[in-house]
Amino acid sequence: MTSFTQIAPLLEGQAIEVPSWAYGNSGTRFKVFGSPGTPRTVEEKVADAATVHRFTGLAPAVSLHIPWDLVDDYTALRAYAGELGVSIGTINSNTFQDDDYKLGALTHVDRKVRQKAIDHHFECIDVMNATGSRDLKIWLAEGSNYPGQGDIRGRQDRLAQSLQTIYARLSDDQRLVLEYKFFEPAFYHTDVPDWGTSYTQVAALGDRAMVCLDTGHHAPGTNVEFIVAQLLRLGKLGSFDFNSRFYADDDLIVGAADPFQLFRIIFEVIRGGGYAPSNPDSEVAFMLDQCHNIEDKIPGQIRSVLNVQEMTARALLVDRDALTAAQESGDVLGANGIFMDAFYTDVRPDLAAWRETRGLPADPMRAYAESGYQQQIEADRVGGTQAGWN
Ligand code: AOS
Ligand code: ZN
Repeated sequence: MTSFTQIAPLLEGQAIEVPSWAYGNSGTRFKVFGSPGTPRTVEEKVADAATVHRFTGLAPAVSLHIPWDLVDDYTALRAYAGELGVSIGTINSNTFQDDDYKLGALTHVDRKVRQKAIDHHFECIDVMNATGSRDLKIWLAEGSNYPGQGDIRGRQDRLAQSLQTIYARLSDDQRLVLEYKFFEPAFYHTDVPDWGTSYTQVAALGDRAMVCLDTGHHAPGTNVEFIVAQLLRLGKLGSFDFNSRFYADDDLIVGAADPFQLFRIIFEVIRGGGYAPSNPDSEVAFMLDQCHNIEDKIPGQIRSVLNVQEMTARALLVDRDALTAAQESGDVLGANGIFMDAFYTDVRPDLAAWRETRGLPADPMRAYAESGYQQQIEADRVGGTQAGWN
């Protein structure tokens, strides 16, 4: 098997974007629990994201959500993030919290409503121009609840037109990533339910339009790594929203419920040239899309990026030459054994030692717990309105 020393250089430069909303209060449809120390401002969210990076070296960018992260001066926010050692990453639009969008936004039958949703995306692009963000991420809550309720074909046509107008506004170094989700909040049909629909829509736009794969947005049992392989093969995998699901779109800590699935996904990313440290041409963005409803948010994010790093190290350990030889000679169980040997390798002691050589804490979870940061924010962030979903 490949050794840790051989793969260590490829861990260098791994970058996972963290979402601003992970630091705010969140919950289920039933209850949002507040917690001490929750940010009241966008700056406080950025400070928490920068803390995750300081303890792990893995999270150099924070992804924002408009309008949850509206500020007057994005140039100043960009500078503030820079002072804390992070940059502003992907900008996420929101077409799911306005009364006008009850029956759709980019797909709505009313041209005025569609234009309002397009204008919102123009506003997001203005933000990107100020923050230096590369990616505009679009997730649409659109669809219908009852057969016959909407013209599902007409909605696709309107979506294509709206996306084209938004795409035309991007500059040459910006990208549009279109996320798919198989159901929810619409339950009968969803306008972008699967990778095929997202692919079809972005392929019609151009080279700078790509698919965003949220790991939680598939039916149970879906072979997600196959979708990864397929999109990379087509040159259309733009980004990941990493999280973990158990029943639906649970937005839990990535790698928590099924670390083996995360390993298989990352193996295909590396195999397909989507892992930047081993392929500098890759532009696949690794992002988290998570909420921490009952656990502390900053440790939740630290655990998440460490899980991704851990499964990346294990996936890099797969002896690819031996695997190919076994595959080509039809050695079914031999190939499976090579794959599993890497998965079952506990890389945690090696990673801890490696972190120390990089000036990082061997155990970022413990270092954070002992740092006093949590106590400090709980003492300082009193009064004001805690950040949340709106
Ligand atoms: C929603 O289900 C999606 O996963 C999104 O990526 C959404 O944009 C994100 O949760 C923040 O709005
Ligand atoms: Zn997502």
